[in-house]
Amino acid sequence: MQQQSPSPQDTEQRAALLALLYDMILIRTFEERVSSLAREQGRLPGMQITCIGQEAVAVGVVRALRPVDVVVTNHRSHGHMLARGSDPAALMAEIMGRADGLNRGKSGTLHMADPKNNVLMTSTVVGAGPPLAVGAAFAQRYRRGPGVTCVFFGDGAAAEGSVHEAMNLAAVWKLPVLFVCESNCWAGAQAHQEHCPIGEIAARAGSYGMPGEVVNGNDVERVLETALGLLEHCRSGQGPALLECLTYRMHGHGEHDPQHYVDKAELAAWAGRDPIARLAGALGLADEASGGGEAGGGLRALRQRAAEAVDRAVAFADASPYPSPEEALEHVYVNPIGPGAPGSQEG
Ligand SMILES: Cc1ncc(C[n+]2csc(CCOP(=O)(O)OP(=O)(O)O)c2C)c(N)n1
Ligand SMILES: [Mg+2]
Repeated sequence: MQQQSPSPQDTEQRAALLALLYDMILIRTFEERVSSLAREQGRLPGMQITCIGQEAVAVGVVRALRPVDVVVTNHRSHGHMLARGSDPAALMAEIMGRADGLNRGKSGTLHMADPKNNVLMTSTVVGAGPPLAVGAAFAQRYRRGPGVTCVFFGDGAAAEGSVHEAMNLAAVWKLPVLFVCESNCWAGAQAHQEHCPIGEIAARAGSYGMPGEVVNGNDVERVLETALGLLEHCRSGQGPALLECLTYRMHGHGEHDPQHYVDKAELAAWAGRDPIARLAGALGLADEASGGGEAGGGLRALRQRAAEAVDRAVAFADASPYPSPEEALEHVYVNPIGPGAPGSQEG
């Protein structure tokens, strides 16, 4: 029987899925490099926190956003930022604390912002992102802009009073906020059931008068489709929404944490639900281990492209100097008055 050639729509759909797959592979490759650099003496300052295993949440949600939308991220930020289009080289340089980093080496991995891509800030104070997102969404509405603010937070953060207050206020004022809970089964070394009396955090949405949805956070297509629906609600002036993505933190809390407290069988079960393998499988792309052929080569090519981007990022960061001590206080605070102050004629 003669094979039918794919319709342009099918080809377009496949290209869109391949783009999602590449973004997830880039995040994985970038963070695996961060993880290995963190094990070398003197390479990376500070604590390194990765989202390995959670890439579908970052990629699915961020793909649903528009450039005008604002992102507020948390301590597990690399995936959100790469998905949003942050330059991997500038990101790696920032993680290494170098002068050519995204924030001139002053934030390191835990406090990054990327104004060019509307990533307002990273808050590593657990539960502090949602109230800041409410402020950003208030500004968007006050200026009559078309944007929505999307805030990522963890299942542990959902237990903080500040998250309750943020959801309540956003709902009362009908602000355009998409609250995205990355329910990754852990908060530090505490399992979900040890800090949360209910299975699904999205069940709380109804009590704030907002829609809430729970999705398989390792299924990037479902994450994207559900985020698009909830963002539509936020854009239409009906107020906030809550998206809970069920996923798993495949590494320890940070790269210093060997996660001895994690049941190996649980880890293996979640490894079998890997978001990258899932989409690659759906696209009919074989993994290298299983032979390859033309389709396997496709996956290999994506991995190769990501590895080259990460190699370039590391080389760029390595070549960048540390910021000079003389500029330690520059670009840290906004000058509230005088030249350069917000609204000033002179700057
Ligand atoms: C207010 C506050 N309390 C405690 C911490 C220390 N801390 C950092 S991350 C974390 C766990 C957060 O868990 P969760 O919100 O589920 O996010 P995940 O790390 O799983 O992505 C804790 C307790 C902190 N940074 N801020
Ligand atoms: Mg968590």
